[in-house]
Amino acid sequence: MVQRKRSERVRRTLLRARADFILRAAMTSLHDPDLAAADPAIAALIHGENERQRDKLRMIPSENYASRAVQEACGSALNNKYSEGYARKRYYEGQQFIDPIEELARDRVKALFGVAHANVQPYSGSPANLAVYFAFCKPGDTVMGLGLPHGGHLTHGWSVSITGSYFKSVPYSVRRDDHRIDLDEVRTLAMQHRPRLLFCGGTAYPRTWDFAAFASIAKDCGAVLVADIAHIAGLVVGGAHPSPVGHADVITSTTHKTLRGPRGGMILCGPEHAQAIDKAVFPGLQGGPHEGSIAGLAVAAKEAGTDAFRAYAHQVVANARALGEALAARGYDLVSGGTDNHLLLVDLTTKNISGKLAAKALDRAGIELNYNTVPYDPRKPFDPSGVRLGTPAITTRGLAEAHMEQVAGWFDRAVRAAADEAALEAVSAEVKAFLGDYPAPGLSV
Ligand code: DSN
Repeated sequence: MVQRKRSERVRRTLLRARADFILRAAMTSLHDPDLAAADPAIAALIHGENERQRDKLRMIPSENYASRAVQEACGSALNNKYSEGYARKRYYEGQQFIDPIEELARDRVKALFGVAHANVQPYSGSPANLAVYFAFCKPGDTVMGLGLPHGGHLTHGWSVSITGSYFKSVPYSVRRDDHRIDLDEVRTLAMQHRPRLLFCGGTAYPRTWDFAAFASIAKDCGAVLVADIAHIAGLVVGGAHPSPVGHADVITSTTHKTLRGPRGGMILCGPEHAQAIDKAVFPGLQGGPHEGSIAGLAVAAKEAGTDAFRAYAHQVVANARALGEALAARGYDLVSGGTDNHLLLVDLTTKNISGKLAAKALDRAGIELNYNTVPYDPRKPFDPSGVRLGTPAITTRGLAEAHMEQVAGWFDRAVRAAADEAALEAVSAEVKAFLGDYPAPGLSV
C-alpha cells in the first residue's frame, strides 16, 4: 500500500516535470521558428515585395532603399523595449544599451545637420509636425503653409487634416504662370494674418526653397518658422540643396526619404526651443519611442556623413534634371518647367490621359510612381491631371544621367500604350532585365 502511494507520487512528479519542460521549451529558441516556418503567408508576401522592389524602377520621390545595416538595426531586440522619457531620464529600468543608442542617434543627427538640439523620437513626419503645433500653438491659432494642391503637406494646415480643423489655416500658393512660390503673396498674407507658425517645405514642389526669404517674412510677422525638409533632408546634408539651419526656428523631417534611413521622424532646433520641443514630443504627444527605428537613424546618419552619400545626393539632383529634360524633349509638360531637386511633377493634360490611368499603366510597365494634383488642377485629387516621380531610389541603385534618356523612353512608351497590355508587359520585361545590373541595397532576394 505504502509502495503504491510512493509510485503514484513519483508518477505525478514526472508528469509535472514533463509539463514544465514542454512549457519552457515552447518559450525558448528551440520553439522560436523563423518567419518562413512560423507564418509562411506573411513570409511569402514579404518575399514578393522584395522581388517587386528588385524588378521595378521605383520612382515615388518619397521612397528609397534603406541599407541592410539600417534594416538590421530596425529589426532587433530593441523592438522589445520600452524607454519612455529621454536618455538618462527614463521611466523604465533596463536602459543600459538603449540610452547610448538614442544618444548616438541624437548626436550624429546634430553633427550631420549642424544644429544644437535634435529630438529623434517622433514616429514619423506627421507626429513631428503635430509636436511642433503642440509646442507653440493653442487650438484656434493661425498657421500658414503651402496649400496641398500646390505641393504642400496635409499637416501644414490642410482642411481635412487635424491641423486644418483645430487651427485657422491660411494657405499660400504657387503662381499660375511659372508654378513658383509667390513670396509676395506669402508676405502679404503673413502680415495680414500674423500666423503663429509659418511652414515652408512640401511634398510636390520641384524647386529650391528660399529659406532666407521665409525667415525674413517670419521675423516681420512674428511667426515661428518651421522648415519641413522631409523630402529634401538627404539633399540638404549631401550639400545638394541649401540648408534651413540658421534660418528656420524649427526643422522637422522624416528619416526615410532622400535621407535613406528607417521609417521615422525628427525635430531639430536651437537651444531656446529644445525644452518645449522635447516636452511636446514626450509626454505631450507620444509614449514609448521606437528605439529600433532610432538605432536605424543612428546608422543612417553615419552613412549620410560619408563622401559616397554626398555624391549620391548630387547625383539624385543631376538625374532628376536629366530626366526632366528627356521628358520635356518628348513633349511632356513639367510643372514649373523642370526641377531643382529630386522630383518632377508632370501635367498630362495635353497627353489626353489622366494621372491615375497613367500611373496605373506605368506601374504595369515596371515604373512605379504616384498620381498627383498639379497646381490649379481642374480635376479631383483622386483622379488628378498629373503624376509625380523622382530619382532617389534609382540613384541609390547606381543609375546616372546617361540612363535617364532610357527611363524617359520607357515612361513615354508606357503612357502612349496605356491600354495595350502586351506593350506594357514588354516595357516591364525590359525594365526588369536592365535593373539586373543595378542591385538594390537591403533587399533579401
Ligand atoms: N507621403 C509622403 C509623400 O509621398 O510625399 C508625404 O508625407
